[in-house]
Amino acid sequence: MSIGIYFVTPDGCDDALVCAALAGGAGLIQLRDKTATEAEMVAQARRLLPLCRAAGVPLIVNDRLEVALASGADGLHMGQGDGDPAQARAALGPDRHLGLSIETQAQLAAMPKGAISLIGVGPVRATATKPDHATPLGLDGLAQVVAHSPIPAVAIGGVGLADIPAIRAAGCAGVAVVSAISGADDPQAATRDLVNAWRHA
Ligand code: TZP
Ligand code: MG
Repeated sequence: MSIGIYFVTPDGCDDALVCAALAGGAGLIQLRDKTATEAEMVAQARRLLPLCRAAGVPLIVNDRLEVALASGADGLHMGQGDGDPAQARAALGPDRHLGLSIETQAQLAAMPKGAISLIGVGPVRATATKPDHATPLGLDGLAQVVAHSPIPAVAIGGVGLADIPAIRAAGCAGVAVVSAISGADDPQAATRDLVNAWRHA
């Protein structure tokens, strides 16, 4: 499985930012918004889905299984505190993506076998985007977790262009970013630069 650049939306993301990430070549989009209501997230996911489908890119929803189900999104990403992955898998069916955040080797060992299709490993570095993040793994810690993963992994947390060679060398299927795209003056160009770096790493 190759994902390449995985764009995770910032709170209050407008649709144009997702369009820019798609136009730049992102391979996966996660709608993540800690401030939106459930109804707002369902509406946004329904608006974004046809755009993502036209680009051939899956759209998954952070945290909220009800939003993923009501919108018909392509999957869900869960944190460690977001409920039982086996129950989410049963609700999503066998074909949709189910991601899980992994912060330690112990969490990887405890992951329910069969339910999860992708793990997000991190944070690699401290990041202001997620104020309550776990202890950063660093690139070496990332590589150690990924080496033990039976399923595809993406790196997340404080990562950008310069980290891509090490993240690819660690065996990751992609790199998940918020601010490297959302904080760029030109998000489409920033995505394209990340995609090119990934391809050539
Ligand atoms: N999970 C772990 S770190 C993080 C999430 C959602 C935030 C990543 O944001 P950024 O801006 O790419 O550091
Ligand atoms: Mg969560």
